[in-house]
Amino acid sequence: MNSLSRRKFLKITGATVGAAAVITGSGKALFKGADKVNKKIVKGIKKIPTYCDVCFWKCGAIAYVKDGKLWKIEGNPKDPLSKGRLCPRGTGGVSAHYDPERLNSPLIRKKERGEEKWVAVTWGEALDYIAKKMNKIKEKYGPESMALFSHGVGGTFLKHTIKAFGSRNITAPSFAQCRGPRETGFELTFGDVVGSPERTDIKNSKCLVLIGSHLGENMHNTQVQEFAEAVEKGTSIIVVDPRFSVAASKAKYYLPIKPGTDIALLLAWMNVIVKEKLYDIDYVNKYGFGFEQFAAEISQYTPEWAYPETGIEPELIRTTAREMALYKPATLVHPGRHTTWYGDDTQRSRAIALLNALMGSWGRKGGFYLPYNYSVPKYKYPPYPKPEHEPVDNPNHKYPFAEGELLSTGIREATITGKPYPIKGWMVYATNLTQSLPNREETIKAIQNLDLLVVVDIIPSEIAGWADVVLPEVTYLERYDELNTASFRQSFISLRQPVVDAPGDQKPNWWIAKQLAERLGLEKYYPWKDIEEYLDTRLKGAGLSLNELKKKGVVTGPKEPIYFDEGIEPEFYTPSGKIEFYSLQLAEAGFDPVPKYKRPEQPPPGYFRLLFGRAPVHTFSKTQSYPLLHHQMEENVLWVNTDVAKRFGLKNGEYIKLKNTDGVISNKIKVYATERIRTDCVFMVHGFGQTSKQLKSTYLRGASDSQLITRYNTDPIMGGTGMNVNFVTFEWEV
Ligand SMILES: Nc1nc2c(c(=O)[nH]1)N[C@H]1C(S)=C(S)[C@@H](COP(=O)(O)OP(=O)(O)OC[C@H]3O[C@@H](n4cnc5c(=O)[nH]c(N)nc54)[C@H](O)[C@@H]3O)O[C@H]1N2
Ligand SMILES: Nc1nc2c(c(=O)[nH]1)N[C@H]1C(S)=C(S)[C@@H](COP(=O)(O)OP(=O)(O)OC[C@H]3O[C@@H](n4cnc5c(=O)[nH]c(N)nc54)[C@H](O)[C@@H]3O)O[C@H]1N2
Ligand code: SF4
Ligand SMILES: [Mo]
Repeated sequence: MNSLSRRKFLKITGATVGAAAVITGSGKALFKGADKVNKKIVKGIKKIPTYCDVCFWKCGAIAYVKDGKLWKIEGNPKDPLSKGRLCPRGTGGVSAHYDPERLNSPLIRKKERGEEKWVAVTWGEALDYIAKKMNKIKEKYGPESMALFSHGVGGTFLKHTIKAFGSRNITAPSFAQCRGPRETGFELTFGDVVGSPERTDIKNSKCLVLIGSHLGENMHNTQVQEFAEAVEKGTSIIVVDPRFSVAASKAKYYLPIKPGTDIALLLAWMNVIVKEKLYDIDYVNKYGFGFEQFAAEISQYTPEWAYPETGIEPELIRTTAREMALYKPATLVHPGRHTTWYGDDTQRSRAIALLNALMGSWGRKGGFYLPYNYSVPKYKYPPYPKPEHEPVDNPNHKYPFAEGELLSTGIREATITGKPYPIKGWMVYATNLTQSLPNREETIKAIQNLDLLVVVDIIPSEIAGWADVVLPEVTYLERYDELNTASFRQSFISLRQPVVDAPGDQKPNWWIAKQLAERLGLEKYYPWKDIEEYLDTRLKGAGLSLNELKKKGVVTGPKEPIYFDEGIEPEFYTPSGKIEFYSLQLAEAGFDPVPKYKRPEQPPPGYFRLLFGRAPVHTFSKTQSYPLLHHQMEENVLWVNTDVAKRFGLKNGEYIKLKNTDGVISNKIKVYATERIRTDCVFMVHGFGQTSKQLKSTYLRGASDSQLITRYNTDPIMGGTGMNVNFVTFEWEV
């Protein structure tokens, strides 16, 4: 990135949390006077490449270590994801290692579940206890009654152990509470998913449309860097958001949409584009299926029709539709990532996919490129036992297009009802389920039905507070993990390796998974001695070695064509082999073959829709206690429109509580009165208001959106849980 765009990057980062920029750069904030020290110690500094885990983007990084002490971490310039820059969370992530509130030894519960009373035990005692309980569950109910919730690459080996044990009930809230509907919507349309990292060619887009996706607050590094480049070169940016986000502040057109009405806007945009023949006619003729039926269906959705639904003036709808068409095919209507909003999310994602199809942007420069990944042979293991039963998450294929990953709320439901068969054990790895699944009460109800709850975490998180056994993991800075071979513009492999020693009796996930497997009599699934041997074997299969990766951190493959225009033969893996403007698959399953709009439920008088999102310096509920990030943002605030604040007598900065329509009352949260949000909704950053008493730095700091999300709309097509459907009003403390 040149210096100018670097400045823009900081500006984007800093726009919501000014101080964020302080730690984006050199990590100076880490130790006072680091610069002075720098000159003296520069000689003895070891630079160790690894990849970041403060979120799941997996940026390549370089850790600076002196005398076994971690000093700072920066982006690895050779890494295609970070391009030498980490986001503020990645930079502040070093403090995960120094977090004084870390778990130090395995714990076994000694009082009621949720009371957070423990006895410290040895690893041998903890693992024996777990293995004994797991075998009991297997004997009584079958191996499938053991489920695993696991988020991120660190879960690789526990997944392996659970599969070897005989269960496929493995899930994460990063699908049916995150990008699941988007993947289904795009797959139904183009025959392929968007994937992660998203295959969005932001840096080459000439017109970028962001629907919700709040880049700049959502700090997925590569995307934010490319967004900064796009801003820099004057890309026309259109932002649709009920809240004037950081991205909106960079936009040419900002559309403050009424929440939940995006499908109406998308239909009206497509109506204008089709009526005025502004679409990529050659592309649609060549690759489209069912365009005539689609065009007939959307002819009713004029901008005048959409206006009362969305609150967006017809002329603005027309102007922005024409703006998009002007730059096609380099017009990228971003598919978003956290797309579980209202329960009609697959159809909204499909509408986004169809608008992109009209722009001809799939497979084109400035639209969606075709990604590559590095081929590294898998380690050869004996075959897993064949489970007797199908996974529990989606009985009778109620959600016919629930593909990809299992439905986490489906597993929770089976744990509560015992149907289609009981789930009696949960292993929970790196996911804070009381914060990340909607309706916390249901999660707790499910937990109360378990014979065993094991939580593997690095801090005493909320979910750990409910566990029978807590296993303390080392942080990502202290361990190896599976290789990162994610699909991207160019294939690459990156390595996570330990850069410092763990401070206490914590262990890495691979060790835990292997030890547990051995206690379960599954040692044949772990023929390797340790993870170094495992990684070296895999890398040798690709003509590389662990030693090479340890030095370089990242190896990239050749540059290959990534657009149709560079000679790639367009292929669409849909039933018709084409882009499905009209979806026969959906029609056959009883769904709308072309998306339709349904008006969302409106807040009752005096209530406001609760919206939520990200802050640049935190990841979900996991970083609030990391010292450096804690100091950047200790609590969240409640965005309330200035007029609403006036009407309700709310003062900027005063603490209030929120009450939802089910009578749930939140922790206290500071009012942030602003014109940057519509009058029918309020907004807070997710991840705060945590209730783990052992995590003193975060205990009841700010409010928790999760606590107020008692309701959710399940997407009938793929089972995702739309969570933007809760309404809140204000309560004053007495
Ligand atoms: N700093 C940071 N960055 C992150 C993460 C993190 O934890 N921290 N998490 C990462 C992950 S896994 C994900 S999934 C992404 C999520 O990030 P995104 O995919 O960008 O999430 P969204 O839900 O689209 O973003 C929330 C935005 O949508 C707006 N919004 C709410 N309702 C509506 C609506 O009805 N219509 C429209 N048009 N907009 C609406 C909100 O005002 C808010 O600005 O962020 C990623 N990046
Ligand atoms: N209400 C609400 N719910 C949401 C969202 C929202 O915005 N609001 N967002 C949704 C989205 S987009 C997603 S992707 C999911 C994310 O959902 P989760 O993955 O559950 O996210 P976190 O809350 O960050 O939980 C991560 C947990 O892993 C622990 N952890 C951190 N590092 C390590 C490690 O190295 N090893 C181990 N073993 N544990 C570690 C943390 O301490 C924390 O307890 O949530 C979804 N649910
Ligand atoms: S986006 Fe930030 S937190 Fe996520 S992996 Fe990259 S540097 Fe780390
Ligand atoms: Mo997500």
